[in-house]
Amino acid sequence: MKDQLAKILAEAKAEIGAASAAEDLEALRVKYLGRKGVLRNIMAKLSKLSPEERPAAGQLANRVKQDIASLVGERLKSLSIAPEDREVFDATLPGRMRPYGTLHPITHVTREVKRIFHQLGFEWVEGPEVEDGWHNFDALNIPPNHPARSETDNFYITDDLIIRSQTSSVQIRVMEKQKPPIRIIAPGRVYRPDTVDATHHYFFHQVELLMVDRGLTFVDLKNIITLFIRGLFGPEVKVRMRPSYFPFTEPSAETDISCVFCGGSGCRVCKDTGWLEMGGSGMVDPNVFEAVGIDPEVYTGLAFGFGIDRFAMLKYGIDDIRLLTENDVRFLKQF
Ligand code: 2NM
Repeated sequence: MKDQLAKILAEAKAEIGAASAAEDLEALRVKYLGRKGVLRNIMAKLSKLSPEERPAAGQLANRVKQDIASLVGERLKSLSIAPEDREVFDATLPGRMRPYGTLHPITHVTREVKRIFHQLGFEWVEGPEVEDGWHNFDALNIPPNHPARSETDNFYITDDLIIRSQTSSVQIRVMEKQKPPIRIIAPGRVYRPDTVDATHHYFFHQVELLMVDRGLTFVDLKNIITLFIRGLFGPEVKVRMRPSYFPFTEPSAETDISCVFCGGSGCRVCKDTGWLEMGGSGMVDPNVFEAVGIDPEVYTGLAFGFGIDRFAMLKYGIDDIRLLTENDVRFLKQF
């Protein structure tokens, strides 16, 4: 009976689909659903089935009946629409465009940075963008009246809350919780009230690295930076360190890389110096270790902070940092 019902439904479907006038549909309705119709005929046979088979067969028959009724109804509805308004499938029309999004260049570079450091055994960590004075300043050996804390260099929310000006606060949070050895990178957005121009913005992205262990030296710092920079820009790039000062590192260094455009011979991008400034680095100051409860007599640490926007601009040849935040799809689509 199941097969019979399926066959009836298939036939009905075909006939209803082929019907092109309301009268034809009415005739089909009578043929299948009428008092002497095909389905009545089947229903009458239900009584001959065993009591076990009957309920399922009855249900199926009812469903077929409903299906046919709605097929007739729908066909009738579609016939009442003028032929020129009926939806037709035109295989010659061009397909519908699906506008796919693309990853932002900052996202590309951040992923690449994470990948390189993952291979070197570093974990990446995140922390809050709203920070307190302790994590953004005090623990980093930046005392209360230090110029780095001034209101003109930071976005203060309250006297003791700012949106972070560096991701070093994330490193502090990790050192407070975790005993050495520590190998982490903290990529993320930072905020400073700079006037916006082609190379400055009031928010940008940093990746800071922190490694704490026994016996780490400045040589390890330069090696890690070199491995990283070569992973990002290729094996020919050279790294140079110049003496500098940061409250949270001692000794401290400015880090330059040989120009990725001219290879060091001098060009417009490196302003004929052959070098590009990458950011700061150094050996973690003992005062920072004291602040987070790590013994500076046992452990040494190395750290750096580089700009991800800068990496993206160099990698993709972007000459204006503002392009990274304007979200013009004509720009973004290129990555
Ligand atoms: C930089 C430059 C040099 C740095 C230091 C630390 C910490 F928490 F270990 F003290 N984190 N990041 C650091 C060192 C950051 O940014 C220009």
